[in-house]
Amino acid sequence: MANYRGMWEQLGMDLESHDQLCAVLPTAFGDVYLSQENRPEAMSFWDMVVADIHGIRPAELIEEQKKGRKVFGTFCVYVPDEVVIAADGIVTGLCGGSQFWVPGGEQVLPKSTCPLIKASVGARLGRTCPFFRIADMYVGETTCDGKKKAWEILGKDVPMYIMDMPQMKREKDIEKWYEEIKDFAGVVEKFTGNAITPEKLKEAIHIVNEKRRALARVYEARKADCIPISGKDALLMMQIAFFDDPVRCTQMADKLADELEQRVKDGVSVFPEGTKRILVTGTPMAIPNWKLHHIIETSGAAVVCEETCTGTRYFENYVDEAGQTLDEQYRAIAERYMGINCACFTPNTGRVDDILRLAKEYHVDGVIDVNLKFCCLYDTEGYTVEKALKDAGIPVLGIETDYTDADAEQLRTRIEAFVEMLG
Ligand code: BJ8
Repeated sequence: MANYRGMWEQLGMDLESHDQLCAVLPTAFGDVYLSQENRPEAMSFWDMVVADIHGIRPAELIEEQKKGRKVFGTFCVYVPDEVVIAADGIVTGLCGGSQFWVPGGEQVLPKSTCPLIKASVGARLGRTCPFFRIADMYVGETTCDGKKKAWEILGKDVPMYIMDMPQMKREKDIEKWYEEIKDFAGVVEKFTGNAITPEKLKEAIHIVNEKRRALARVYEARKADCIPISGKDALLMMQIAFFDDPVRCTQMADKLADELEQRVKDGVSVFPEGTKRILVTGTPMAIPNWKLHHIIETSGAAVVCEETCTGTRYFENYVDEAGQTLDEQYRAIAERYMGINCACFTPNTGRVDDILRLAKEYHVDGVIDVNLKFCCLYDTEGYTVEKALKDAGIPVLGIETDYTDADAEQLRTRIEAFVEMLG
């Protein structure tokens, strides 16, 4: 393993605290991931990335910055990567998924803020995440109230641009989102010093569509009766997709999909026959939040699909590649992104439709609706989601949790009882 200490020092990181973070990750990863049997061989790529998660990719980003490229840190799947890539910029996800960062966030945010936001702010202010140090500009959005206020705090520390999200999906809202994307493109052009041309945007749209197609192939294989990959492994691939170079991400996901498709043909499953199939829906799971998947998959069930932003919401639907002018292309981007169904919209009936559709496509036995503590949006929408599932005769379990292990045993008891009830 290379030594990245000098790099972290140059990034102005708090090395002592960072050492504490690095000390816990390998054990956590070993317990959750390496204890699994018969994992797809292609997962070795993601194991390698995790082993050096604060080294390999950050070093690559710094190399690209030396060539003059800019890195944009994002927190939401509504921010269109295509626009950044078209200006030769690089996108990296920044959402925090570790309890390690939460206390730092609580120093400036109310405790009753969702852990994803607290961890993200804590990672920046505590100087213990290289990605937060490297990003030249942060791109926020007006999705939930907690994030909106957190941007004001982060914006004092780093250049921050905020995209104004519509709250509804009427024609005029899509038009507004198209205008917002055009404004964002102007900011990106200015910040990178590179003009976005129709040719460059066409290429960027294709790159991101290809990534979506490859991720979707992995998910497609999970629909099979024999389950070729654990939910934990699929989640890991998705989490790292937010950080990786998009072209490499496509190659690796395609390689994994090849192996999974072969496994399906050969009837190779990572779970015993008859294992109950679970769809997880709700709030995103940023790396290294593997808590719920681990509990489910060590309680006699398998996660076969995630209707989350670290799941299907990230890759479903493509940007139409037919547009020839920037105007047509920005419109196509606006249309595709407005097809994502996040609880920050009202009404959000599309999400219920998605969940019912996915439950069928992935032949699930039950749904677990997970909410990150203090996420009012998904918590409230849980009522509608759970009612729709019950009406459709699909068993559902609602869960609220955070990044700590304090409730792990209680969750295990509830999930085991749910799985048993599935028959
Ligand atoms: S499109 S889910 S990535 S906003 S969990 S921070 S909503 S209080 S992350 Fe999200 Fe975009 Fe929506 Fe997806 Fe707020 Fe809720 Fe926390 Fe959340």
